[in-house]
Amino acid sequence: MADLGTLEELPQDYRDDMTAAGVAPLWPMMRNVLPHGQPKPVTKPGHWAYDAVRPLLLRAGELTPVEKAERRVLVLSDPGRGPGAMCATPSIYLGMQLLLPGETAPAHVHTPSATRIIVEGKGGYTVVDGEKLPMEEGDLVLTPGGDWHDHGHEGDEPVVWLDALDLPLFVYLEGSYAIEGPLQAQRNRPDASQVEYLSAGLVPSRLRGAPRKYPMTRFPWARTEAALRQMAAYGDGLPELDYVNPETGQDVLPTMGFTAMMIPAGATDRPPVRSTSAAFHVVRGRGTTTVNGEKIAWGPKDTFTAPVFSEITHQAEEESFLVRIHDRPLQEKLGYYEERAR
Ligand code: GTQ
Repeated sequence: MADLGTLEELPQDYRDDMTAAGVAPLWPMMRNVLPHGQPKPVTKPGHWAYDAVRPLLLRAGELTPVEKAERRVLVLSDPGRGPGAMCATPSIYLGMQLLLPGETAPAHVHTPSATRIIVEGKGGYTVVDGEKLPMEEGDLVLTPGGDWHDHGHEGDEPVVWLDALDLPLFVYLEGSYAIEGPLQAQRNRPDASQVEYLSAGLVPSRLRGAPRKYPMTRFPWARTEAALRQMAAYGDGLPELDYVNPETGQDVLPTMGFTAMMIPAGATDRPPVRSTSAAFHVVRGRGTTTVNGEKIAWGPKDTFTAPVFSEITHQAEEESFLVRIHDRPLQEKLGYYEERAR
């Protein structure tokens, strides 16, 4: 391997002249941007125990009215980037959002896509482009970029959900912005998961050729869990299900992918090394995961992350259901998604 040298080796007057001209030599910096063999992530594995985050979130409920906050969210900051980091991995932003009974979070639309996994509480809902989506524990709810959305709460206990957005990409691209508007009129019908897309393999005939871009924006957890259980009972290996657009079979969003996982009590999952970064949300269960040798002991409703190209091993103590949030759709579009055997 070539010795690329250091900046300090170059004469000071030359370095000063380069700085004045607004140029920099590539060769001393080359390995920072093109390391050998695989990336050198800044991102570090993170673990947010729900027991630790929940009281802080409830305190935010006392301190800050939703009208003032617009979105009452605690951001899960990547430990590798430190306190205040607005991302959990380079491509994935995570936040825990609280809505109290009777509250509404105002309508807005933004360029990044947002998604929610419901963590606790009954009676919450999101309105996405006029469609009212009830939020039940474990549900995946999509707010694709460009779709108006507001949140409401008809129940009598706090509602908490995990937000996952591709916000970091949009911030990097200087493409992130939002527009505010009035609360939306709600169509008087159940969401598409209860009507047109009630059953896998069946899609509405009248829409052939002209489906909505994001036809189904709520994926009820009860169905996901039922399907995982049937696969565990009759399939080979550990069951995993990808969330897809029922019209196209493609990932539900352009950059973010979602995979539901079931790990039976006592089972170990040792996936290949993947080029993706990932966040894992524990819908139910308890176990440990090692990420590059670092041990994370997780319980129900916890969230943890793994950098790109991590060696990940999950071990379930109890029957466990996790949702993996990842950036495979983005990497496939860019043409570099990769898996390596261990
Ligand atoms: O609920 O629309 O965590 O716009 C960050 C930005 C949630 C939301 C976040 C948002 C939202």
